[in-house]
Amino acid sequence: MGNQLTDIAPNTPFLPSFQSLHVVVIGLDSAGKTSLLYRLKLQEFVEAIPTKGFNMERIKVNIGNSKTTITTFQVWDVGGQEKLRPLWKSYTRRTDGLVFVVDAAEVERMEEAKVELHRITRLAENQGVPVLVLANKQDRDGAMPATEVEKVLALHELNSSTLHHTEGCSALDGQGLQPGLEKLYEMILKRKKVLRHTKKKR
Ligand code: G3D
Repeated sequence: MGNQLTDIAPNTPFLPSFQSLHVVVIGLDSAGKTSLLYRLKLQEFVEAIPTKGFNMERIKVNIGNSKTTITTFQVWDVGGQEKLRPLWKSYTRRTDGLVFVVDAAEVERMEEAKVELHRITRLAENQGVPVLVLANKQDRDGAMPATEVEKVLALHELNSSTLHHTEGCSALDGQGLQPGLEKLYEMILKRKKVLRHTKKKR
């Protein structure tokens, strides 16, 4: 995956139905972040060059009643990236949603993933940002199902204002990706509504 903003569909009509969202995709190295992004962008499985630090892609996805939604996906490796953390902070300031990718077949790294997930969602700038956990590599033998991943990552311990959802998926065949994104979209809309409502009240 390249480091540039790439091909917004050339015929994208900039009409009122156009929406632009900024989603940050995070997870430990090798969780499958880059592969999932390629799957979304190209509708195929591509042997990915692992994320080094961060990558950014702008992709047209049809979510929410097929409205055109241009989503900027920013991909970050977490864990062992101390030098990049200050950068990550400045890039995630206007995040609409967080996608946390885990390798559901790598049970031994779940604790590490849990620590990172909770650390990131606790950051002041991420307070209340909806979280979609993608339990990736469901095609692999022994992959933990979404319900199990949700428990192991202790998602119930997230701040009560943080909407979250866990979906099993596979970058290999694309299963689970669309339903996961639909859910994220729903949560983003819900949060925007709540924020608008609180603003009006002030
Ligand atoms: P990252 O961007 O999170 O670091 P990558 O992870 O997208 O580079 O993926 C890491 C490895 O997992 C890659 O294999 C990739 O092909 C594989 N992978 C990603 N998603 C899936 C999946 O859903 N199913 C299976 N079976 N493999 C997946 P290599 O061998 O190149 O390390």
